[in-house]
Amino acid sequence: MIETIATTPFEGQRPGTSGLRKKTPVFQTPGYLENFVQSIFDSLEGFEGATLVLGGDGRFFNREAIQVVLKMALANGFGKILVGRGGILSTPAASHLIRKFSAFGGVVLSASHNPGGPHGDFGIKYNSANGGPAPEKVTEAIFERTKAISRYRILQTADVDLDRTGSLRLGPGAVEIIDPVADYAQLMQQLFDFDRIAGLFKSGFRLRFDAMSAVTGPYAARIFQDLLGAPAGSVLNAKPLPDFGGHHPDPNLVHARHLYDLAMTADGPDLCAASDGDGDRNLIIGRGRFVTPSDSLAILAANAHLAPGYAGGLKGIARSMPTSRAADKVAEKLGVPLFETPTGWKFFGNLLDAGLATICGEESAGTGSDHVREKDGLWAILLWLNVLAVRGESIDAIVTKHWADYGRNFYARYDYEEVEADGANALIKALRDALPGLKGKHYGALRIDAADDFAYHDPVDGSDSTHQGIRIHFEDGGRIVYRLSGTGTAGATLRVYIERFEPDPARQDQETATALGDLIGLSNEIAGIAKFTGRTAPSVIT
Ligand code: G16
Repeated sequence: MIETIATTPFEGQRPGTSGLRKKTPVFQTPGYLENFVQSIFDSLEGFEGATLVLGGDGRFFNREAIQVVLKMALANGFGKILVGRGGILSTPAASHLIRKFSAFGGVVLSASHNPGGPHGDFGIKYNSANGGPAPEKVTEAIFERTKAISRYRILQTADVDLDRTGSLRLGPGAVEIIDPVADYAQLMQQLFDFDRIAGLFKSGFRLRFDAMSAVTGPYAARIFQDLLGAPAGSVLNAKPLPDFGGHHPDPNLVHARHLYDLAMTADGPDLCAASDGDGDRNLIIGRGRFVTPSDSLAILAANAHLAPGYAGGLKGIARSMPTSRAADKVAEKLGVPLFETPTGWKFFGNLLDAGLATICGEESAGTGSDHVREKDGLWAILLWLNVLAVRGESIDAIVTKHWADYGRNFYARYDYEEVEADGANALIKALRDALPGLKGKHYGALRIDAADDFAYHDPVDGSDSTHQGIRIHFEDGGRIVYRLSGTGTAGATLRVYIERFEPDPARQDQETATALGDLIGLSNEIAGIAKFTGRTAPSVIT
C-alpha cells in the first residue's frame, strides 16, 4: 500500500560538490532522508515505470537507507529498482549499471572519503541517465524543492532481503538484487589487456591494494586476485564494514600512510594502491615513488593508447581547475584539446557525452574516462597495471621519464579543515575584492602576472558557473589557487593549491616543499590565512 505522509522542510538540504553530506545522526532524524529523496523525485519528470539503480558504499545506515529509498521510488512510480546485493554498489559500478541497463537514473548512498559510523558522515547523491552526477540545474531544483516539501510517498511493506540475488514483485513494481561486481568486472575486461596484466603478476609483480574496509573490497578481490591471478593477500581489508573497520577511507598520504611506508622500503611491493569509501578515488605509489593525482592523470593520458580500450587515442583531456597543469602538456603534445572545469565530477559529464574528452582527472585523487560518468579508482589502477605490463618498467622510471619529457609540475594542496565558516567566507571575499589590484604586485622575487575568480562556460550546454576559486598566477609559472571545499560536513574547509612548473631535469628531484617553499609562505601572506582563520598551519597537506 502506498502511504502519503505529511512532512515539513528541513533547513540546509543543499547538495554540495557531490550530493548531500551530513553527519549520520542528521540523516537518521525521522523524515530527513525521506524529505530529500522525495525532493529528488519531485524534481524529475518522466520516470513512470522506468528503472532506478540503487546502492551504497556499505557505511553505517546504508542498509536502512536503501530500504527507504527503494520503497519511496516504487511508491513514486518507478517500475523497477536494481539494487546491488547487500546494498553495495561502488560509485563507478552504479554509473556503469545506469548506462548498461538504460536506467532513468540512480541513487548512490555515500559520503565518499568522509569517515563513517554512527558519529561519522552519511550522504546521498542522484545520478542522471548518462550515469553521471546530476548537473547543477538539477541539484538546485532539488534544493528548492526541499524548502517547500509538505509530503512524501512510501510503500508500506516489509523490508526486502538485500542479501538474496534475484527478482521480486513489490507493490506496484519490482526489485532486482544483482551481483554488484559482475557487470563492472566485465567492462574492465573489455578495456584492459587482462592476459598481459595476468602475465605481469605471473612474473612476480607485487601489488598491495587496500580497500580500507570500504566498497571496493569485493571488486578488487574478484578482479585482482580471481581474474588476474594476483596472489591472495594482495588485497587488504576486503570486507566492507559499516564503520570501515575504524579506517578513514581517504586514500591519501595521511590515511594510507602505511602503504607509503611499505612502498618506500627497498623490497616493498611494485605497486601500493588504495581507493576510498565509494570506490571512485585512487592512490598510486610505486616502489620508492608516490605519484601525485595530477601527475597520474598526465601519465595515464600520455600512455592510455597502450591499453586496448584507448588504442585509438584520446579525443581530449579534461581536468578540474585546481589540478596541476601537467596534463596540459600532454594534451599539447597529443594535439588534442584540454578542458579546465570547476571542481566536481559533474562538470565532466557534458564533455564526455559530447565526445570532446576521453580522460578526465582531478587533484583530489580522481581519474576516469568515458567508460562511465564518474571517476573510477579501480579503473585507474588497472590502467596503470596495463601500462606497466606493456612498458616493462617501474613506476619510478615511468614517472621520472615523463618529467624529463614534459617537465615536472611540483604540486601541493594545503587544507585548513573545520575552520569557522564566517572567517573562511570573509577570506575569500577579501581576496575577491583585492583581485583588481593584484596584477603586477611584487613579493620578493615573485611578481603576479594575472589573478581572477575562475568562471566556467560549459561549451556543450552553454551554462555558466562563477566564483569557482581564486587563481593567482606568477610570472615564473607558479600558481596559487584558493577555494572552499563543497564536501565537508562541519564548518568550512579552505583549500590552497600550490604549483610550480620545472622544465629542467636537473632540478626535478627536489623535495616538493623545497621547490614550492616561497609560494607556500606567500599563500598565507596574500590571503591572510592566519588572520581570517586563526590557523597558522594546515590540518592536512596532500
Ligand atoms: C567530490 C567530487 C570531486 C571533488 C571532490 C572534492 O569527490 O566528485 O569532483 O574534487 O569531491 O571536492 P571539494 O574540494 O569541494 O571538497 P568525492 O570523491 O568526495 O565524491
